[in-house]
Formats: sequence, structure tokens, C-alpha cells
Amino acid sequence: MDKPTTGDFTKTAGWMDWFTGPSKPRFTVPAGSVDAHCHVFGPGAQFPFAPERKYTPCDASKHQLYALRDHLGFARNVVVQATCHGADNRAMVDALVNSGGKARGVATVKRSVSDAEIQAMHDAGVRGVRFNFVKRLVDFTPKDELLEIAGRIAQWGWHVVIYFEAVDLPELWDFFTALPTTVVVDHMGRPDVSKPIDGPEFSLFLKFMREHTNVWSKVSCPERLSVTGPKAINGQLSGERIAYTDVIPFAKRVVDEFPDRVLWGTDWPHPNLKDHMPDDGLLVDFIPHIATTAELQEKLLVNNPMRLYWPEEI
Ligand code: 0GY
Repeated sequence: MDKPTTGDFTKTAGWMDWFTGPSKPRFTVPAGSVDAHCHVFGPGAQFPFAPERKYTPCDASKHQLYALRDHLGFARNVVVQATCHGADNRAMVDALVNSGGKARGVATVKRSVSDAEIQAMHDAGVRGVRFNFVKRLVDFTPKDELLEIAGRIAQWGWHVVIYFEAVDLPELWDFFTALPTTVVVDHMGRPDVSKPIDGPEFSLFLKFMREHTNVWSKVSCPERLSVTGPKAINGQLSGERIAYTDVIPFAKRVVDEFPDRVLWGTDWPHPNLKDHMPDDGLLVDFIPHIATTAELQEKLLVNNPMRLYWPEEI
């Protein structure tokens, strides 16, 4: 793949660029698989980063994203608006309209968004909005504004993607459970995987999904959640690679209990990682350890994302 560029912007100090030499996964994903969580950054020279951003990344273009899709064996992408672009969705929308129908998107909008703007994004392939509660990424948006946005986008059949840290779930519970749409949680609500899987924090997350059948989860980002890290060990099956082993029980639990409400994504280009940049091929090899049968893999990678993002094609 090409090397990442930066345009006129100066990257955040210590920024880690995405990895240009991903390995070929040993796990072959099912035909029609969807990478349901990834981003584009700029390129900054064409789509400037937002003034209110909390980080300045390297560029990560649609061409580079789609080259990775093909390399990993995926058929489609869901491009999630990255916070470095604020509520300026042009780079994400540009990626959708240049995907040949192979990408859908999740936008960030403000209360001031017009119906015509929502309709234009819908026509481009946007099917959701993202509400972000991770304090290092965004300034707080009042909940009444978010509820108003959720009520409006529901009329287009869109859903809400929520990103938060596990410790904040109790405080956000009432707001999340009041949302009128399908709700998709990023990265399992970022559990602290050094804590017991049956402890209060992850149990609350499972209860959230169990009691609210409109809640889905992305079982993504082992590279963000892992304490044990990426060092791959060979498994018992020939050619199998196992990494991020401490995240496996958490993600597997969610897939096993809610097989019809889970999604998976690479999270390319992996913003804000501090200790290592993952090999996306190795991330794909994580999948069979959390979705352990062909049926579960088909649901996670094909049926579920198709139901949410391309229902007209099934
Ligand atoms: C992710 C995670 C992160 C960043 C963003 O939009 C973003 O900036 O989502 C993060 O820093 O944890 O899902 O890409």
C-alpha cells in the first residue's frame, strides 16, 4: 500500500501511522463480508480536518481503505465519521459515493442539520449518526440535542452508534435506553479486560444488551482493549494465529449470547493508538476465536451488517 501522507497539517505529536504492510489473513472471511467499522482521514489537502478536532492524524484515503478491503477479502465497508472531521461529513460521504455501492456510512450531525442535508446523506449511503461520549475525543453535546437528532434521523430509518467507556455506562444508561432507534455500541463499550469478565462492569454491559433488544455491539478493537497485546501464538489448528488473547473471552461472550446483534470492523486506520499499530491481517485472524462456527461468522460478517446497512439487498 502507499505510504501515508499528511498534506499541510502537522500530525499530533507521537501519532502512529497505519501499517502499510498488512499480512494476508489466514482466516478466509465468508463471501460478502462487511468491515462495519472503519474511517477515512482527509486527505487533509482535499478535506481539511475540523478546527475543533482533538487530534490531527495522517491521511487515510478512500483508495487506501478500499485497497485494504480487497487485500483482506472483504466485500463492503461501513465508514464511520471520525472525530477529527467534526460534523463536516464530506470526506466520509465522498468515500461512499466513490465506492460503487460497496460502502455505507455513519455521520456526525448537529442540531442545525437540515432535512435536505439528511436526505442528501441518505442518498449517498449514510444510515446512522454517531454520538461520542469519550472525553478525550469530543466536547460534550447536550443530551437534549442528541435526543432531538435521534428523533429526526429515526424518520429515515437510521440508527445511532454510541461510543463510551465502560465506567461511564451507569451514568449514560437512562439516556441510551431512551433512544428511539436501533443503537450500536462501539467496541463493546470499551471493557477493561484486566477486570473479571463476570465482574460488575461487563455484567452491566451484558444486561444492557439483554434487556434492550434494540442494542447491538461491535465486537471490534481488540488492539485497543488488550493488555496482553498483539504477540501472535500459533493455535492448535494448522496455520491458525491467536493474538490479543485477553480480549477473546469478552468478545466471544457477546457473540455467543447475541449472535444476531453483533458486527465486526477493522477500525482502520486505528486513530490514537499509543503502543503499537496492528497488522490488519492479524486482526482478521481474531475473528474465528470469537465467532467460533461458520454460522456465527456468517451472521457477524454478512447477515447482520447486511440487515442494518443494505436491507434492500437481502
Ligand atoms: C475508533 C476509536 C477512536 C477514535 C475515533 O472518531 C474517532 O476519532 O473513533 C479512539 O480514539 O478510541 O473507533 O476509531
